[in-house]
Amino acid sequence: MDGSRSREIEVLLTEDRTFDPPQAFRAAAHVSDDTPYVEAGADREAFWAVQAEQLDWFRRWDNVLSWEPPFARWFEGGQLNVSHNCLDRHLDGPRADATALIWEGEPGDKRTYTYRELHREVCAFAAALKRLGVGRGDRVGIYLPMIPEAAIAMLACTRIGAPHSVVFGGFSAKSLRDRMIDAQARVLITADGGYRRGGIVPLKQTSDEAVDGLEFVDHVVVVRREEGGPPVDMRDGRDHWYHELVAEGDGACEPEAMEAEDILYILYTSGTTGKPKGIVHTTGGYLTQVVATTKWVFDVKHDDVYWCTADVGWVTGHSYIVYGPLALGATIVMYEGAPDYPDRGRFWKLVEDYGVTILYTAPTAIRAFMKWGDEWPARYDMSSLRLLGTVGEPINPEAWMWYQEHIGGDRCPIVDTWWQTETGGIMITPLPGAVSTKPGSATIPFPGVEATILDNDGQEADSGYLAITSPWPGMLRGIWGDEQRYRETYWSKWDGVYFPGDGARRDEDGYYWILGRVDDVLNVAGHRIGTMEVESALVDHPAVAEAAVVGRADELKGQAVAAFVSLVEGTESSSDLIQELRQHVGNEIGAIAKPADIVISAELPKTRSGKIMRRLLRDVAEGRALGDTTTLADPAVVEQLKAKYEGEA
Ligand code: 7RM
Repeated sequence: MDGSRSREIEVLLTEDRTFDPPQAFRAAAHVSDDTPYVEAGADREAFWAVQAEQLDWFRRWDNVLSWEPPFARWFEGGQLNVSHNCLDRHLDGPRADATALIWEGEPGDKRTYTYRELHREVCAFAAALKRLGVGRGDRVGIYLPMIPEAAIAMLACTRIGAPHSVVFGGFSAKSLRDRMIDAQARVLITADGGYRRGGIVPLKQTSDEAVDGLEFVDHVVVVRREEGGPPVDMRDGRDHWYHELVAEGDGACEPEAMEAEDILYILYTSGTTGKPKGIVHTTGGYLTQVVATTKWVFDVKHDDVYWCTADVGWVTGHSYIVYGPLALGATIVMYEGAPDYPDRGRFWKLVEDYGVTILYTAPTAIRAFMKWGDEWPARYDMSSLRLLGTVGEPINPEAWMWYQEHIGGDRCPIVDTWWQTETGGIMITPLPGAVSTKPGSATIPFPGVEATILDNDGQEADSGYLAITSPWPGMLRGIWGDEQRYRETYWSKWDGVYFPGDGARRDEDGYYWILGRVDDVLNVAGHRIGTMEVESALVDHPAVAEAAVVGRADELKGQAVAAFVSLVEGTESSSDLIQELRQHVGNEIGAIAKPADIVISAELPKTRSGKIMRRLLRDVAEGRALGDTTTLADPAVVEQLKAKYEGEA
């Protein structure tokens, strides 16, 4: 176990603060006692069937679950449409003219949509996609900034049964290209640009590079972020302006009746190999879990103004910006830009301006706010807030306490929600009106979710690996095009039990404390980055002979990328080259993967059989005494590296 991990555990073992649900919150909450836990415990499938009944089905399912490990089918025989559930079904009631979406761009431009308006826009775009020849089962890439059209495009795809594959706008042309190829997407939806810290991100330009020469890409749809935006090259026959497409036709589009197990979307996420995995989610089970968790974890009611600060390029944006909250008829807030633009009070100004009642963000953001100082939130009226959430990485108790006091005014419960791209929805979390919280613990599994902690042999333990012991409705149905990898990655550690890749501890109250990844996946500022992906990007540079990438603890981002590189014969190390390598990783993957430290060394520490010893590199990167070096071919190599790292760091 590495040093930072054991320090974390020490902190957790001494954490004995407990916070009961505030009385006022509990009194009005959807769930205020343990009834759902009892019901789900008595009959898990019946419990999930009751949850599924909250959705609008065109045809009821015949069978709740069929489970042939590792393949689950939920609600088979049932037919539904996600956009119908998120939009149409609100139109005959009081929600029709209620605000569905409040959007603010980074420069301060604003747009709002009622449910009726959002429905109209989604139908018009869905019809336009159909006219372009997109039909059931066709994959559509989405590469957009955080603008309303991102949600509209996703919903339009679901309306016509075309699985979307959203790619985070910060990813590089090469990352986008790899995903378009893997998904064989026929259409890409992008924008001329988006705003970030005052600058324009030229998404269309990056898209052109990404799809260059891909003959299966028939159409590129371009949203104009605003009039007078960045100039773009529109290629005849392939490229279309979004606003021109939606203006054609009568804008009507009936929702497709999709089978419960039809694919809803593919979302790529990093794993332990160089190639990201296309996580496949289907329709009925996914929406069931996302709606059940949104309703109970965030205690969403119609008069709430709900703001999840994630990007729609991540699973959090899929489940908890778009699908869950809209299916419940809530009012969602979407913000395009950075939290420190034009100043460090931007988030709190948004909370005040729109009367946000529920805020869901990441520990890395909370730690940044803490560092920026208490005065920023103190300047704004945030009394509208009633519930706070966190997701993406373990939250340190200090950040949790700060969040509670300075953002929540010591009045709002905090829900620390553990889940993954693969789980589709929240898995371990408090229900804020029913479960007491402890700073740093995601508390207990959601009703109907069965988890435990296992060791390598599959024996239950207090501390070891988190394990999910029975299928859940939102679970991934596979990795796109790679069944073998699906079996190996998630289902081969133990028999019929899901392995999420996280270490965890369970305390005497049965509370889970998630300790972080136990594989070669880093979590940098809540973003998953595979060390192998960064290594492949580095060795792809002509000056690099070998590269080893490890994570080191970082106060703000949780982890930072540290790279150790040896150069090809005859290449000289220089600070320019280091800059170039960092930029190269940015070009290959995206800015989020750029190494914080790059150390160039004549050799990397290897065993006599030639394996790079990453464990020792982690010791170097975290400034610890080196662990056992006796298996090294040449122990002097790592000693020199350590001296060099400490000299440069
Ligand atoms: C939703 C999301 C998944 C990985 C997961 C964990 C880590 C997420 C928490 C957390 C501790 C949490 N999807 N993680 N939530 N660790 N406490 N509440 O983040 O696929 O991008 O990442 O994130 O390591 O395996 S993800």
